[in-house]
Amino acid sequence: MDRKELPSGVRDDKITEETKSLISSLPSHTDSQGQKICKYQGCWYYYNALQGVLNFQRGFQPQDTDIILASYPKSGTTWLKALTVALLERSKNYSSDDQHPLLSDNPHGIVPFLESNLYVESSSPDLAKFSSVPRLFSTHMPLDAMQETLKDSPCKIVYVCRNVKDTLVSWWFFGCAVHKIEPDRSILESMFKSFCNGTIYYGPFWDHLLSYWRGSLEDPKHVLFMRYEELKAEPRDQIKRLADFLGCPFTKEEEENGLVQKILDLCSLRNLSGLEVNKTGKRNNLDYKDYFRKGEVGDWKNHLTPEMENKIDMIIPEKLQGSGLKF
Ligand code: PAP
Repeated sequence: MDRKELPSGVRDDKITEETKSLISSLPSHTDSQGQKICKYQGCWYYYNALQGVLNFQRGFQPQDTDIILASYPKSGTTWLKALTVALLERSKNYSSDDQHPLLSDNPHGIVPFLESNLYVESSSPDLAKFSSVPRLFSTHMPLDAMQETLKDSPCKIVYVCRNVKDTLVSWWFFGCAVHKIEPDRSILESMFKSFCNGTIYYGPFWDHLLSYWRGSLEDPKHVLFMRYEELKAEPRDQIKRLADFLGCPFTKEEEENGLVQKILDLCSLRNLSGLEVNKTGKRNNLDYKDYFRKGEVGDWKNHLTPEMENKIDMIIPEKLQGSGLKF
């Protein structure tokens, strides 16, 4: 595949001379997909994502009401975006149900990524389309990368995390789908190695988790830590928790009218993946359909070997030791 055709986050054609010079001073590595990554402020980025991070750090002006949806890739980002959009949109009275933005656009089209969409080319992008309040953004950056830029801002950050084994398997399938190749075990093995030694896009995984975990403990009013598995197991409680955190709790009347279930149904994998826009649409050379697969907890059991399982079971508790965060 032509380099310019690679998905967003993988191209390196947006890099300024200044960033090239910075990159030459950073630790670098070739990832399991054969792409160059470099380590900046403790996190591994593709070169153009690093450019986006730098542009964001230089130019983003937070507003008090901003909401940032954060995640490690393949942890439930699409679902969290859909749920948040649905929560915020419920105050708008559409004349007909089919005007809902989730029916005509993918959650990623509605809630763009700061570093890999909005700020990838400039530190002062046109944010005119975010004129309504609250502005809704997303990121895969660790919290540490945003801390200075968001310093003193009361904006809200919601982080969703997922069991590392399912995250890894989801990423494997996604990576192969994006590159239009069959899921191949040698790719999984190579990604597994990168996961375990931390040299993977947005990794190390455990540092990513810990940045938001600690942020949520230190500042629970502004950082909410959610789990994919809890969303699956108790969706009603979790969406109410999300609504409370965002300052838009369900009213008694809304609950009695079945709105909680209506939002969950609208945002279900089954519903979203069946919409025409998500079956045929694309953005930045990424087919929307590739964001939806099984959405199951524990699918890793069908793909990881006992050796892989054991190694992850050794590494993760060790890395999270003392933090209070457990899987
Ligand atoms: P991203 O980081 O590239 O945006 P992300 O949405 O975080 O990806 O992860 C995709 C996973 O979420 C897929 O998991 P799987 O590979 O194990 O199946 C995808 O199926 C799942 N997913 C997407 N939308 C939903 C949804 N509405 N409900 C539950 N799971 C979902």
